[in-house]
Amino acid sequence: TSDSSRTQFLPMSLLNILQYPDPRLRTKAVPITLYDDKLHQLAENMLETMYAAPGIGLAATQVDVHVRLVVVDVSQAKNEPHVLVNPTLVLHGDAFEAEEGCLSVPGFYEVLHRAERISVHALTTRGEKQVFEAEGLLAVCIQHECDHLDGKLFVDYLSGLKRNRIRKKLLKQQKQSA
Ligand code: GNR
Ligand code: NI
Repeated sequence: TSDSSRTQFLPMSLLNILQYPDPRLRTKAVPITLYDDKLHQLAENMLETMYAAPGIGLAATQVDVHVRLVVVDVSQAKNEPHVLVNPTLVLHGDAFEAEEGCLSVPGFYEVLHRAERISVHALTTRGEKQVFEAEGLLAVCIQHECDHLDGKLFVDYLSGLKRNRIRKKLLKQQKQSA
């Protein structure tokens, strides 16, 4: 399996996750055109970083790599990873209310509206096409990750007042831990 090949032969590395309001989180990621081992290794390191955080998704943007790659795993057992290269979404269904958090906005959670169901079109790290339907938390998480690739964060859906309050609290925490 891909799981044993990565643990047997390649060292893992945990990647540093950028925190809001770091301006690098606003970078628009570029499409991936090269399906090499370096891309595969980046995806593996992002999965490891996501599981360690712990989180249910991670976009390359969050680890300061500005290419269109996201990883997601919403399963309880943490054994259903999705690796999406150049993802595009078709939104379906009604607005769905879910509480969202973000590894780049630690400690803050807010209820947002997202599409309840989506069709996901993406490639694998080997450049093969993948198309699947997602709903509920998986759909919410994939929408959240695709926003990161366009430099968008969940706090952008909040009022300016709430966003500013979060920004100030995080800046203060970052200064204290620096
Ligand atoms: O770990 C995460 N949890 C989460 C919960 C609800 C909606 C979206 C998410 S994604 C987040 C990880 C993260 O920041 N991904 O970009
Ligand atoms: Ni996030």
